[in-house]
Amino acid sequence: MPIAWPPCVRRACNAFDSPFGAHLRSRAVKESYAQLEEIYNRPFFDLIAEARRVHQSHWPGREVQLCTLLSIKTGACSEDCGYCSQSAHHNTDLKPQPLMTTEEILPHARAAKENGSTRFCMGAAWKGVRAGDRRFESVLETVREVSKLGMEVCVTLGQLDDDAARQLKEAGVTAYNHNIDTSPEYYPEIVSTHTFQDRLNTIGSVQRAGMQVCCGGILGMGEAVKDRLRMLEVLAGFDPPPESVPINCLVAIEGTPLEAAQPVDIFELVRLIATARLVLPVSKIRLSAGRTSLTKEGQAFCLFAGANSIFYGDKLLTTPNPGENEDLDLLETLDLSPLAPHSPAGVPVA
Ligand code: SAM
Ligand code: DTB
Ligand code: SF4
Repeated sequence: MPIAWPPCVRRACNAFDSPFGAHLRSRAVKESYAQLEEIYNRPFFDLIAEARRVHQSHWPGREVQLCTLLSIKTGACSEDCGYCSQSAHHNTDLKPQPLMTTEEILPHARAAKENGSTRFCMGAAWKGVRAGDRRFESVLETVREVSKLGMEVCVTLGQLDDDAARQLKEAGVTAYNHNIDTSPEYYPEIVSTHTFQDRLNTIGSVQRAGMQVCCGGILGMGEAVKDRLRMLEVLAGFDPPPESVPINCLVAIEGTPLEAAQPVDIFELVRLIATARLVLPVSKIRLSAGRTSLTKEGQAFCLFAGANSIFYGDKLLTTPNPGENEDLDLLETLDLSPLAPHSPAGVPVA
């Protein structure tokens, strides 16, 4: 599928500082994909040792960023994303909730800060937002208030245009989460109400507005390894690379088309994280949804191979996440510590 890259999403044609930026020429696409495949298929211990080496050179500390999520508008979404509990197209048990007010949201943000999160991420189950809309104005007001707390402020509201993106940036949003979720080729198998290209267009607006891009995907939706690597190829082609890359394992939800999907093999997850670390050395890699199905040892492997952030708190948007004490115990066992607010360790060594 040809991708019409918005100019600032793609790397400039002559930017060959990384083999993964070279996908604009069809021959280079094959070469860079082939290199990703070569990396992914290295002997397991060679792969994770190399990923660890690269990780330590860019992220020399032992910090893991804790981020708290809050669903500020839940369910009844017009989109048909096959994995999602919040789509109105599926028959899930989820009870829709209207947009929370600023007053309702602020205590959650304050609690997140007190508990040690340095990033507060608000998610809304919308196809997208438009400047001028009453509900969008309310989100802007919330962002203005939350940003006074001094945490990174991330929102994920669906599609944006340049105008809406600019207003979010002005209100104090530091990062916008908008995942590509899988390869361009597999995306239409998962979603029919918008396209992969729509996702890239929104990411272009986010970049032009000067917000950081948080963009990643989901493993375990029936995709092939090739789709996972194509997804990384696209992410590694962003210019600049995404500030953060969430890697979610599908939480299979009853009533969605993917309810019977098989769990992701832990070694495939670790390989993918290690490969992501090698091709996206300065991005924060967030070990995201699905951690309740991973063992402590499995998570430790992911953190060794390059993950340096987790969602913290016992709920993601609508699904469970490990408890806070469980996560703090795990970090302590591994001699890791939560990233402190405004710590230089939160910025990669170039
Ligand atoms: N509506 C917005 C959008 O689509 O970007 C924001 C919310 S959406 C829930 C954010 C991301 O959560 C999705 O792109 C997907 O990567 C992840 N996600 C949603 N449901 C999931 C599930 N059941 N398992 C794993 N990840 C999931
Ligand atoms: C992301 O990639 N994962 C987070 C965040 N970005 C918004 C959301 C995970 C949601 C998991 C399913 C749920 O809780 O509804
Ligand atoms: Fe809606 Fe986002 Fe869920 Fe898709 S992933 S159904 S756009 S909330």
